[in-house]
Amino acid sequence: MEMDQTIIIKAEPYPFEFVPARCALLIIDMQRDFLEPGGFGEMLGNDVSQLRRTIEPNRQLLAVWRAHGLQVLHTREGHGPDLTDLPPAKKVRGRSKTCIGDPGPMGRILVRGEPGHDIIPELYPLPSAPVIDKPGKGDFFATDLHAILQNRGIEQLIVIGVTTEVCVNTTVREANDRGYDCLILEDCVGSYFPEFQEMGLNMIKAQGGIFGWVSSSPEVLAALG
Ligand code: C5J
Repeated sequence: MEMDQTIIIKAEPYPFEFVPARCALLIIDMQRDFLEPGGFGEMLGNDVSQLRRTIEPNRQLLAVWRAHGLQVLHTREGHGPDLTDLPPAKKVRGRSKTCIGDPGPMGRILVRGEPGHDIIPELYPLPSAPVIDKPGKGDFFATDLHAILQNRGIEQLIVIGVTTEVCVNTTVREANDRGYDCLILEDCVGSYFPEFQEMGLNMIKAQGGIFGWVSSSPEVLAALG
């Protein structure tokens, strides 16, 4: 299979056509604090198994994507150690006793350079892959992501990662408004809340794919061969 040829895969609301060479795999916020037992997510009372089920399909897809020499970008949500990029509204939101910047189970919570902020070992970036550090939920806000994608000739995105209704949905909406086609893989995105997983995907594919398409990693793997 030539990577500059159009591939068509089964998706909702209708088949997704893409040229792998012009499509990047965007892996959103697969960070230890969100996914690992004993991390910040679990400390807040969340069931991390809802996110951990995405690790193995993501790992398999990433391996095949890399083996074809295709483009991968990773993102991490977090803030600089001095927290100057942390809006006060974000810091106090939730009225939690422990908030962003405070000491947590894996270092200072959502602070760059701390163990919990880093990407899980199963999906660790290669030195050649861009890692976008972002202060917001959307990957395009206050980052170079759009410029990097434009400079690399990327027109389409396969979006995977966590969480479906927060950073994945926000990013897909931002990408859609910038002209990217987005395909979201349901087995490779996760939410702590099953009902938000379902509705988060429904909101993307409703109204003729108002924000993008939804499919699954086996469809992509079968198409890539
Ligand atoms: C959240 C994210 N849920 N990556 N972050 O706060 O979705």
